[in-house]
Amino acid sequence: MVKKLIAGNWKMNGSLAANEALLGELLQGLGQPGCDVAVAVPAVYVGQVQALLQGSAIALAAQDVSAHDAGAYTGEVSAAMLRDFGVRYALVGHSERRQYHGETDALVATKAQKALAAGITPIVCVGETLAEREAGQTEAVVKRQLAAVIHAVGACVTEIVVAYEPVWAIGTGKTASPEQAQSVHAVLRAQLAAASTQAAKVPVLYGGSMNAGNAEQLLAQPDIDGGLIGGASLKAQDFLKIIAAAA
Ligand code: 3PY
Repeated sequence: MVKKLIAGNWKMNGSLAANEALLGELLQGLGQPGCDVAVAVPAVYVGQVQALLQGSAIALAAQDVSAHDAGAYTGEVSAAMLRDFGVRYALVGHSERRQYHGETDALVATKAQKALAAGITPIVCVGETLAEREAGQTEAVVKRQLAAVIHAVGACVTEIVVAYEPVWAIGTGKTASPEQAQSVHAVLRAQLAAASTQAAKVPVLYGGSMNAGNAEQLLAQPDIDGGLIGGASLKAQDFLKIIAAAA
Protein backbone atom coordinates (compact mmCIF):
# COMPACT_ATOMS: atom_id res chain seq x y z
CA MET A 1 0.00 0.00 0.00
CA VAL A 2 1.21 3.52 -0.83
CA LYS A 3 1.98 5.79 2.11
CA LYS A 4 -0.48 8.67 1.91
CA LEU A 5 0.76 12.18 1.18
CA ILE A 6 -1.04 15.36 2.20
CA ALA A 7 0.41 18.39 0.44
CA GLY A 8 -0.79 21.93 1.04
CA ASN A 9 -0.77 24.33 -1.90
CA TRP A 10 -0.63 27.84 -0.47
CA LYS A 11 -0.88 29.38 -3.95
CA MET A 12 -0.07 33.13 -3.90
CA ASN A 13 -0.83 33.60 -0.23
CA GLY A 14 1.29 34.35 2.81
CA SER A 15 3.72 36.85 4.31
CA LEU A 16 6.76 36.45 6.54
CA ALA A 17 4.57 36.90 9.60
CA ALA A 18 1.63 34.79 8.39
CA ASN A 19 3.89 31.90 7.32
CA GLU A 20 5.60 31.84 10.70
CA ALA A 21 2.27 31.85 12.53
CA LEU A 22 0.72 29.16 10.30
CA LEU A 23 3.72 26.82 10.49
CA GLY A 24 4.10 27.42 14.23
CA GLU A 25 0.51 26.29 14.82
CA LEU A 26 0.88 23.35 12.43
CA LEU A 27 4.09 22.08 13.98
CA GLN A 28 2.62 22.41 17.46
CA GLY A 29 -0.40 20.27 16.56
CA LEU A 30 1.29 17.78 14.24
CA GLY A 31 3.03 15.25 16.50
CA GLN A 32 4.16 12.19 14.52
CA PRO A 33 1.91 12.23 11.43
CA GLY A 34 0.75 8.88 10.08
CA CYS A 35 1.28 10.10 6.52
CA ASP A 36 3.76 12.19 4.56
CA VAL A 37 3.10 15.93 4.75
CA ALA A 38 4.35 18.80 2.59
CA VAL A 39 3.63 22.46 1.98
CA ALA A 40 4.05 24.11 -1.43
CA VAL A 41 4.94 27.72 -0.77
CA PRO A 42 5.49 30.77 -3.00
CA ALA A 43 9.08 30.73 -4.36
CA VAL A 44 10.06 33.89 -2.51
CA TYR A 45 9.37 32.20 0.85
CA VAL A 46 11.22 28.94 0.18
CA GLY A 47 14.25 30.03 2.26
CA GLN A 48 12.15 31.23 5.18
CA VAL A 49 10.04 28.08 5.22
CA GLN A 50 13.09 25.82 4.89
CA ALA A 51 14.43 27.34 8.11
CA LEU A 52 11.08 27.07 9.90
CA LEU A 53 10.64 23.40 8.91
CA GLN A 54 14.19 22.33 9.77
CA GLY A 55 14.10 18.94 11.51
CA SER A 56 10.29 18.70 11.29
CA ALA A 57 8.06 16.07 9.67
CA ILE A 58 6.84 18.56 7.05
CA ALA A 59 8.61 18.55 3.68
CA LEU A 60 9.14 21.65 1.60
CA ALA A 61 7.53 21.90 -1.84
CA ALA A 62 7.59 24.47 -4.64
CA GLN A 63 4.55 25.45 -6.67
CA ASP A 64 6.37 25.39 -10.00
CA VAL A 65 9.80 24.81 -11.50
CA SER A 66 11.47 26.13 -14.62
CA ALA A 67 11.79 23.99 -17.73
CA HIS A 68 15.30 25.47 -18.16
CA ASP A 69 18.53 24.83 -16.30
CA ALA A 70 19.97 28.35 -16.12
CA GLY A 71 20.43 31.51 -18.15
CA ALA A 72 18.34 34.31 -19.63
CA TYR A 73 14.93 33.32 -18.30
CA THR A 74 13.87 36.33 -16.26
CA GLY A 75 11.66 35.47 -13.33
CA GLU A 76 12.20 31.71 -13.55
CA VAL A 77 13.45 29.50 -10.72
CA SER A 78 15.40 26.37 -11.67
CA ALA A 79 15.14 22.95 -10.09
CA ALA A 80 18.76 23.18 -8.91
CA MET A 81 17.99 26.47 -7.12
CA LEU A 82 15.01 24.89 -5.38
CA ARG A 83 17.12 21.89 -4.42
CA ASP A 84 19.66 24.28 -2.86
CA PHE A 85 16.91 25.21 -0.41
CA GLY A 86 16.00 21.63 0.44
CA VAL A 87 12.89 21.52 -1.73
CA ARG A 88 11.63 17.92 -1.86
CA TYR A 89 8.58 18.21 -4.16
CA ALA A 90 7.50 20.59 -6.93
CA LEU A 91 4.02 20.95 -8.38
CA VAL A 92 4.05 20.83 -12.16
CA GLY A 93 1.11 21.52 -14.43
CA HIS A 94 -1.28 22.89 -11.84
CA SER A 95 -4.40 23.90 -13.75
CA GLU A 96 -3.88 27.54 -12.77
CA ARG A 97 -0.54 27.42 -14.59
CA ARG A 98 -2.02 25.61 -17.57
CA GLN A 99 -4.90 28.11 -17.68
CA TYR A 100 -3.25 31.46 -16.88
CA HIS A 101 0.28 30.81 -18.15
CA GLY A 102 -0.50 28.70 -21.20
CA GLU A 103 1.44 25.68 -19.98
CA THR A 104 1.18 22.81 -22.44
CA ASP A 105 1.47 19.08 -21.82
CA ALA A 106 4.94 19.16 -23.39
CA LEU A 107 6.13 21.99 -21.13
CA VAL A 108 4.74 20.26 -18.05
CA ALA A 109 6.56 17.07 -19.06
CA THR A 110 9.86 18.97 -19.40
CA LYS A 111 9.33 20.53 -15.98
CA ALA A 112 8.79 17.07 -14.50
CA GLN A 113 12.05 15.90 -16.10
CA LYS A 114 13.97 18.90 -14.73
CA ALA A 115 12.63 18.33 -11.24
CA LEU A 116 13.59 14.65 -11.31
CA ALA A 117 17.07 15.43 -12.61
CA ALA A 118 17.61 17.69 -9.58
CA GLY A 119 16.35 15.08 -7.11
CA ILE A 120 12.96 16.76 -6.64
CA THR A 121 9.75 14.72 -6.85
CA PRO A 122 7.33 16.31 -9.32
CA ILE A 123 3.69 16.34 -8.28
CA VAL A 124 2.13 16.15 -11.72
CA CYS A 125 -1.32 17.77 -11.77
CA VAL A 126 -3.93 16.62 -14.26
CA GLY A 127 -7.61 17.39 -14.56
CA GLU A 128 -10.45 18.20 -16.90
CA THR A 129 -12.47 21.41 -17.24
CA LEU A 130 -16.23 21.44 -16.74
CA ALA A 131 -16.78 21.64 -20.51
CA GLU A 132 -14.53 18.62 -21.04
CA ARG A 133 -16.38 16.64 -18.36
CA GLU A 134 -19.74 17.53 -19.85
CA ALA A 135 -18.50 16.47 -23.27
CA GLY A 136 -17.54 13.06 -21.85
CA GLN A 137 -13.82 13.73 -22.33
CA THR A 138 -12.59 13.41 -18.74
CA GLU A 139 -10.74 10.14 -19.24
CA ALA A 140 -9.17 11.17 -22.53
CA VAL A 141 -7.97 14.50 -21.11
CA VAL A 142 -6.33 13.18 -17.95
CA LYS A 143 -4.77 10.27 -19.85
CA ARG A 144 -3.33 12.64 -22.46
CA GLN A 145 -1.89 14.91 -19.76
CA LEU A 146 -0.33 12.02 -17.84
CA ALA A 147 0.90 10.27 -21.01
CA ALA A 148 3.05 13.29 -21.90
CA VAL A 149 4.87 13.01 -18.56
CA ILE A 150 5.15 9.22 -18.65
CA HIS A 151 6.67 9.42 -22.11
CA ALA A 152 9.17 12.11 -21.04
CA VAL A 153 10.36 10.56 -17.78
CA GLY A 154 10.56 6.91 -18.92
CA ALA A 155 11.68 4.55 -16.16
CA CYS A 156 11.57 7.42 -13.63
CA VAL A 157 7.77 7.22 -13.69
CA THR A 158 8.06 5.39 -10.36
CA GLU A 159 9.57 8.57 -8.85
CA ILE A 160 6.63 10.89 -9.56
CA VAL A 161 3.46 11.78 -7.68
CA VAL A 162 0.23 12.36 -9.60
CA ALA A 163 -2.54 14.71 -8.47
CA TYR A 164 -6.00 14.57 -10.03
CA GLU A 165 -7.55 18.00 -9.75
CA PRO A 166 -10.76 18.51 -11.71
CA VAL A 167 -10.55 22.13 -12.84
CA TRP A 168 -14.23 22.71 -12.04
CA ALA A 169 -13.50 21.83 -8.39
CA ILE A 170 -10.57 24.20 -7.92
CA GLY A 171 -11.23 27.26 -5.83
CA THR A 172 -14.95 26.86 -6.50
CA GLY A 173 -15.93 25.05 -3.31
CA LYS A 174 -17.27 22.23 -5.52
CA THR A 175 -15.71 18.84 -4.88
CA ALA A 176 -15.83 15.70 -6.97
CA SER A 177 -17.87 13.09 -5.13
CA PRO A 178 -15.76 10.24 -3.74
CA GLU A 179 -17.17 8.01 -6.52
CA GLN A 180 -16.39 10.54 -9.27
CA ALA A 181 -12.86 10.98 -7.96
CA GLN A 182 -12.31 7.24 -7.47
CA SER A 183 -13.35 6.43 -11.02
CA VAL A 184 -10.76 8.86 -12.46
CA HIS A 185 -8.11 7.66 -10.00
CA ALA A 186 -8.70 4.08 -11.16
CA VAL A 187 -8.06 5.19 -14.76
CA LEU A 188 -4.81 6.94 -13.74
CA ARG A 189 -3.72 3.97 -11.64
CA ALA A 190 -4.25 1.63 -14.62
CA GLN A 191 -2.30 3.96 -16.89
CA LEU A 192 0.60 4.02 -14.43
CA ALA A 193 0.49 0.23 -14.10
CA ALA A 194 0.70 -0.11 -17.87
CA ALA A 195 3.78 2.15 -17.87
CA SER A 196 5.74 0.30 -15.18
CA THR A 197 5.38 -2.83 -13.08
CA GLN A 198 6.71 -0.73 -10.16
CA ALA A 199 4.15 2.07 -10.55
CA ALA A 200 1.94 0.78 -7.75
CA LYS A 201 4.14 2.84 -5.42
CA VAL A 202 3.24 6.14 -7.18
CA PRO A 203 0.84 8.10 -4.96
CA VAL A 204 -2.21 9.45 -6.79
CA LEU A 205 -3.56 12.42 -4.83
CA TYR A 206 -6.94 14.08 -5.12
CA GLY A 207 -7.08 17.87 -5.20
CA GLY A 208 -9.90 20.32 -5.79
CA SER A 209 -11.54 21.73 -2.68
CA MET A 210 -10.56 18.85 -0.41
CA ASN A 211 -11.24 20.12 3.10
CA ALA A 212 -11.63 19.03 6.71
CA GLY A 213 -15.25 18.03 6.07
CA ASN A 214 -14.83 15.82 3.00
CA ALA A 215 -11.26 14.50 3.38
CA GLU A 216 -12.13 11.32 5.25
CA GLN A 217 -14.61 10.07 2.63
CA LEU A 218 -12.32 10.95 -0.27
CA LEU A 219 -9.28 9.38 1.39
CA ALA A 220 -11.25 6.18 2.06
CA GLN A 221 -11.41 5.45 -1.67
CA PRO A 222 -9.09 2.62 -2.69
CA ASP A 223 -7.14 4.59 -5.31
CA ILE A 224 -6.92 7.95 -3.50
CA ASP A 225 -3.50 8.08 -1.86
CA GLY A 226 -3.62 11.54 -0.38
CA GLY A 227 -4.59 15.09 -1.13
CA LEU A 228 -3.36 18.32 -2.66
CA ILE A 229 -5.06 20.90 -0.50
CA GLY A 230 -5.75 24.48 -1.54
CA GLY A 231 -7.57 26.92 0.77
CA ALA A 232 -7.84 24.50 3.70
CA SER A 233 -4.03 24.30 3.91
CA LEU A 234 -3.97 27.94 4.99
CA LYS A 235 -5.93 27.12 8.16
CA ALA A 236 -3.72 25.12 10.52
CA GLN A 237 -6.56 23.33 12.32
CA ASP A 238 -8.26 22.31 9.06
CA PHE A 239 -5.00 21.10 7.57
CA LEU A 240 -4.28 19.10 10.74
CA LYS A 241 -7.72 17.45 10.49
CA ILE A 242 -7.00 16.43 6.89
CA ILE A 243 -3.62 15.01 7.93
CA ALA A 244 -5.35 13.05 10.71
CA ALA A 245 -7.92 11.72 8.22
CA ALA A 246 -5.06 10.34 6.09
CA ALA A 247 -3.37 8.46 8.91
C1 3PY B 1 -7.49 23.53 -4.68
O1 3PY B 1 -7.88 22.69 -3.88
O2 3PY B 1 -8.15 24.54 -4.94
C2 3PY B 1 -6.21 23.35 -5.38
O3 3PY B 1 -6.03 23.90 -6.44
C3 3PY B 1 -5.14 22.54 -4.77
O4 3PY B 1 -4.00 22.55 -5.55
